[in-house]
Amino acid sequence: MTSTLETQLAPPPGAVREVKIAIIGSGFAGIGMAVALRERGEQDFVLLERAADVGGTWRDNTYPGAACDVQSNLYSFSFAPNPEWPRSYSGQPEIQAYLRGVADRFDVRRHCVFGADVLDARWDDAARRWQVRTTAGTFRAQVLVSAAGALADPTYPDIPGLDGFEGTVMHSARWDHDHDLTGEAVAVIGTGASAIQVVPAIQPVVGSLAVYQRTPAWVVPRTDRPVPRWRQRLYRAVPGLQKAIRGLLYLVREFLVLGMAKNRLFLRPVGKLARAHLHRQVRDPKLRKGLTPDYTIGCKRILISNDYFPAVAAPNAELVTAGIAEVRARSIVDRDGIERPTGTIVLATGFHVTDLPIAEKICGRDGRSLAQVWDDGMVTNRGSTVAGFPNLFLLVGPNVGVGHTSMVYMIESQVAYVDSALQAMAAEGLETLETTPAAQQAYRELIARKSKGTVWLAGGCASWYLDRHGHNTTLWPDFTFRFRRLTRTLDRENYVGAPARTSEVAA
Ligand code: N01
Repeated sequence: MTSTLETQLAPPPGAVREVKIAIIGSGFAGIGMAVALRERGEQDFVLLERAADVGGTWRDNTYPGAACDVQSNLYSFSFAPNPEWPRSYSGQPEIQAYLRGVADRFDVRRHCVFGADVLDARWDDAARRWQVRTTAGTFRAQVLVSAAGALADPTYPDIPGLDGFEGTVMHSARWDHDHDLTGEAVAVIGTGASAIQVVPAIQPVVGSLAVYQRTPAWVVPRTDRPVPRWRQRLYRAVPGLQKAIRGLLYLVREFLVLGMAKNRLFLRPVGKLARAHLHRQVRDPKLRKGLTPDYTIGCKRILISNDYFPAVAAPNAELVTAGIAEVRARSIVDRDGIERPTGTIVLATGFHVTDLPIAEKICGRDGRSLAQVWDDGMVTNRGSTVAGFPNLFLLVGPNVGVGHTSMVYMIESQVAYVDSALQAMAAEGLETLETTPAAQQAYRELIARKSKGTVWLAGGCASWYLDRHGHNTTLWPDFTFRFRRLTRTLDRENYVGAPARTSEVAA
């Protein structure tokens, strides 16, 4: 729904709206950036949001069982603690409600243009402005911040016959809640973080469930508990306590980096925990074997669940490891030639992460898109800026991802960096700011050096953490406090700027 205020933000048909800063997306990153701007009095910005509400991936992923696998006390903004979290790991509805609440509390919505899907964004070097065409009109912005996220656009697998399937097909990130799965023959394709939440949520209601697994995941127990009322009251009365618990959770999770990025011996206890979990929950040796990964734990995202294995082991469920040969009008045939009647196919097949669709839409000084410039690998300075793309800032850009801890920590680090850049522009009276190719190359080498020997490269698995050249372009390969240190303030020496020709500068 679009309010009168939001309607005013969109330019009238044919007109172009001038704005100082345009932010693409209103998920955690977009909202975090907007709050930082508002907190220091900046009002001249818009959030271009293709949907009708804030929330990003937490608005879109409404599949049954959708929840966060990082504790809410950590997976939330440091500036907006929530004493009311109902569970230690909250579900999608609670996280979405939290994000909407933060947007309201910090008055972010007045900057949102809903229904504004970015068609393209081009740097006009003569005007020193970004020309951003959206489905809600065209904007001209001095600064463009892409907070479009890496889990925004679902991947649809290229499986023979899928197009001709006559039943229902839905991606986990685009759940059709009008479709009742009760008693149906359902196939779930994929066994990643989304699938292991969907499977136990739907298994009790479906008639039969076939889980098509290409690669098994390492799964560890989930220590999820309801948060009692007395503790919520205590958090309200003593905010420092919740902050201390947040700090503790952060530290414990950071220990995983030791094993993932420094020395894999530290991962052994985690591997043992995962094996014991599987042994405890799955008695059938054949099924257990099918669910046992052959790569080092941590190479793919470590999943947490107490009900995934029991759901796969349930009498109405079946794990299919043979691979899919083809999809027919009403069935799926596996590579062993077994045909299973199927009414609904759930694609839990992930997102475009290493081939971000937004990268095709943002074109820099020489007219080439980020996707073209990144053809042989995504390169940036600090995951945030790209040479040849003045006044463009990326949030949740390349090598900013984390699998072991809260993405919100990384987002807040990057927001501080971008804000520091904007303040430097204002202080120096610069109209443009652009990182140098040398800084970008140095950062690429730093990432390559840090990634060498990590479990993601040497753990013996294929994952979307790596691009098609086998380079880690997704994850930050070190302790996250090191990323924060690197992004605390702008590394001004790695940037060139042009002074303002007019009085208009980012303030
Ligand atoms: O996607 P994925 P996801 N035929 O890409 C399989 C976040 N998240 O939506 O491993 C058959 O991880 C693929 O198989 P393989 C989190 O960051 C967070 O589950 O490539 N199978 C894999 O099993 C997560 O990492 C939470 O061999 C095919 C699966 O599909 C990210 O979202 C909760 C296939 C895709 O797994 C993505 O997770 C949920 C094909 N053609 C998600 N193509 C939190 O709690 C792909 N697969 C915070």
